[in-house]
Amino acid sequence: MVPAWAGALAGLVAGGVALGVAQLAAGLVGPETFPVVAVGDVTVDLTPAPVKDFAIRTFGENDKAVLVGGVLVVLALVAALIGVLARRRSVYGVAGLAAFGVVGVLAVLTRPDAGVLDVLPTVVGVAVGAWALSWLLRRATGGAARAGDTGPSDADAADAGTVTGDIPGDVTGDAAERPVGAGRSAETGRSAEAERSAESGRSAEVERPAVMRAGADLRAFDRRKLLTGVAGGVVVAGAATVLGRQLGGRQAVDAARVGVALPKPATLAKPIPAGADLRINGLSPFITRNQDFYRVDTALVVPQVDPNTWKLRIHGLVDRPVELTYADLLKMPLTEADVTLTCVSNEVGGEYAGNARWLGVRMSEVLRQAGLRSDADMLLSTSEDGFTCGTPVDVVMDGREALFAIAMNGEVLPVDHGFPVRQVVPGLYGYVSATKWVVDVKVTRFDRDEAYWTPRGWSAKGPIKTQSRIDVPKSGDSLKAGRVTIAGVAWAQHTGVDAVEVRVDRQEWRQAKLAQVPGPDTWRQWSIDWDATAGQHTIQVRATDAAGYTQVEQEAPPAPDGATGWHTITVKVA
Ligand SMILES: Nc1nc2c(c(=O)[nH]1)N[C@H]1C(S)=C(S)[C@@H](COP(=O)(O)O)O[C@H]1N2
Ligand SMILES: [Mo]
Repeated sequence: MVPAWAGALAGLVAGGVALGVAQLAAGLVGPETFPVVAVGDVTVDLTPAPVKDFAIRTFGENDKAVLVGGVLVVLALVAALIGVLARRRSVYGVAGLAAFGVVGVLAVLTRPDAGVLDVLPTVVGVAVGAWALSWLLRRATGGAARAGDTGPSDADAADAGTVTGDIPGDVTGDAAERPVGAGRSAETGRSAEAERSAESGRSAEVERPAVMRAGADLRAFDRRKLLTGVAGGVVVAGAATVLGRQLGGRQAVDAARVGVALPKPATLAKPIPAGADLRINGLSPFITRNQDFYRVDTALVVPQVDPNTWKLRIHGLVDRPVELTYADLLKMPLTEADVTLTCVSNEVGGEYAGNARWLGVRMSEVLRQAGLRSDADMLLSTSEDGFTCGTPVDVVMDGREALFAIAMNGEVLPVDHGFPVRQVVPGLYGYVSATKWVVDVKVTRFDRDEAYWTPRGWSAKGPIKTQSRIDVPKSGDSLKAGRVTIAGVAWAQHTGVDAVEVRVDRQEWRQAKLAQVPGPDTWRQWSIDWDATAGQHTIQVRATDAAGYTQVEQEAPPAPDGATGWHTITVKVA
């Protein structure tokens, strides 16, 4: 017979597995279908008002946590009890878990707009939990009895003796019974002993009589197999819980995101001229669709930020620290702006650039409200996941459309691109300006603070370098001789692109035709026709910005402050 503690442990772990699996399923079906939450919700609904008031008074904001904690404690006690009972007859365990399941299902079904699918997490959780319990108890009662467990090395009776004092209340934990050679003393060396006995089941032989004295036939009890099973169960329960919470958090944030109604902008973007998009096959469209927009960040798991609890704190070198909620932000005058973002790690000719219409609150407006101090020269912004950008104050305050952005191309900011709020600053690389999931802005100084990438070998300041790229043809393309359109984009954010030149086989530079642009903050399409002749050809591009700077041939790698050089492709013409 398995000792009571072992049954309780198996019950607890099986309960954990049940909840983990339920959590995982709830992550897919909907967080509110997690039975613990559903039972908690029912409890809240059934609680008389005076008790509720008492709870809120006593626990304040933690009232939900206390409630869920209470439900979990009750569940743990009942699960342990089920485990103890199931040692005698496994049907007790199944019945106990089924009772659990019924309570969970009823709780879920009483929720508003509950569907049949919503009981799935509870049902699957209970089923897997019941299986886990019987599996653990089967292991505990000596795999020796089972066909698969053969050979003298198997734990069988010998290991039964290793039921030691490691676990409180164990009946065999009698130091005097141990052979001296096992090195055990009541005060010390327990873990050393445990390791040793795990290696040699021999010491157990000596202990068996003590076990027998406990009055039960413990030859069938296999502590080691139970504990390895328990360890496995704990891992499964933990992993399922973490994964389920991840998925569930994602769902909750997705739901909140879908529920956001974007206010009308107070300041509209300048109209995009009809000639901004040359509509050439293979050429990047003037506006990059959200799903095509490059994504660069350090987040292994995309932060899931609930807009209802999101806050933006502005503090540091300001007269009046400010704290804004998402609702506060949506009530402020919103500015719409077309801005091309670029990543400093973009290689010449690379894909880390995209142009979108952003909607947001001007950062300068918020900073003025806070009372920016004159000695400040850096905004150290921090994201929900701890990433930081250091942005020059003068750039943000010089009148350009630097935004705390809430929307991208008419859509609430996608989670990947920083929902609920990110920064967008025309003219600066993303790593010094474009903090996604931003939650904190410390007004400070470059000589006092450092942002994420600075100690990693990147420049503290990152103005975007004027660049141009050939989108079509692609390098390595095989073309037919005759008229070929070469086209691409060029950018010099907040300065503007004034000219793009193309040359073939290092001959003379020719002026490309420039598309129209609404302003200096976006990239600019260009195109040029070329009479392709048979053979292998090299095509190069360079841009000149409105400040009169022409891209240099000199190649520099992206680190520390952006690549330079001319985008060069080769094509074959037949
Ligand atoms: N929280 C956070 N924000 C971040 C980053 C990051 O790693 N974490 N990377 C920055 C960099 S390097 C760039 S280029 C832009 C990219 O923005 P996107 O992913 O929306 O294109 O985000 C910036 N904002
Ligand atoms: Mo970047």
